[in-house]
Amino acid sequence: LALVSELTRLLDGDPDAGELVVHYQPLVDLHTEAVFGCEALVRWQHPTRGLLAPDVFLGLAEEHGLAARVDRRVLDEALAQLLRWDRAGLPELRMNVNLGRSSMEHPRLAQDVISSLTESGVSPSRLHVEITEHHELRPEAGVSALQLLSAHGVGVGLDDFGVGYTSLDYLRRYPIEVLKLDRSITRPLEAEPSSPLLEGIVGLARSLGVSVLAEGIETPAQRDRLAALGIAYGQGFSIARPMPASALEGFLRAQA
Ligand code: G
Ligand code: G
Ligand code: MN
Ligand code: NA
Repeated sequence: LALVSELTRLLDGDPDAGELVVHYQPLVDLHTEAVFGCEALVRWQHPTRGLLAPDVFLGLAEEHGLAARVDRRVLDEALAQLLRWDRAGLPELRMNVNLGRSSMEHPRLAQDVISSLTESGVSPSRLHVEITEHHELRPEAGVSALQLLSAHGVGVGLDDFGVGYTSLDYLRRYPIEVLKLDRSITRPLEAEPSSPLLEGIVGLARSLGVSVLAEGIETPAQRDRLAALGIAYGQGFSIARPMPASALEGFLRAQA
């Protein structure tokens, strides 16, 4: 449990001390290939264990009541980063941040996110929050918070769509604007001559008035296939991996 006490110390300490770092993965328009935003993904630059992936510590953080504080730390850093990119003259990007189960159950979720936006001065419409299905999430958790955030202009995306069982219920419950298709749904695509499941999801999204972002695009052929199916947005290793802020800036300048 050394990691837990170290994480507690980090969260109690100065955010600029920098062991919790945020990497950014570009989000692109699949038809024009233009980058319109990025997803903030936390890592822990641990002094002895190296760069730790979120899977290594977010579960522990969740168990020990620290996960909402990690999400908040990432949100604040990601908004600060948007402003740094603005000042550096990059095109205005959108920022997607993930909200875990603890954040969804946090009684001040909406107020905290709105405070972060107000303190940073970032326009709410440049922020999207990604929520994921959790078996243990109480059905009412986060509903009014997300409605309030949505009314403020913050976008809400449903992450990992297609791997759970009640995602359809989440579509009814939350003010979802974007379906993020899990890579388990987009991956088999290349090998298959037709894609009734994806066509069905695209139709569902259309009738609900939500847009679709395909995750886990690992080949150009897969990207073309998804675009041909009418999927507007994408993210994946064949476009760009998650990278430090400085690398994303280089990536964007190279594209321009
Ligand atoms: O970046 P990577 O693919 O290793 O992320 C693994 C998982 O960790 C993904 O499911 C991602 O959504 C989650 N994750 C990454 N950053 C954050 C974060 O800041 N908050 C939460 N709640 N989850 C995150
Ligand atoms: O669950 P969520 O969608 O937040 O997870 C994002 C995670 O997916 C990140 O940790 C990122 O590293 C990973 N990821 C992004 N693109 C790809 C991809 O093309 N292939 C694979 N295998 N993982 C990806
Ligand atoms: Mn995500
Ligand atoms: Na996912």
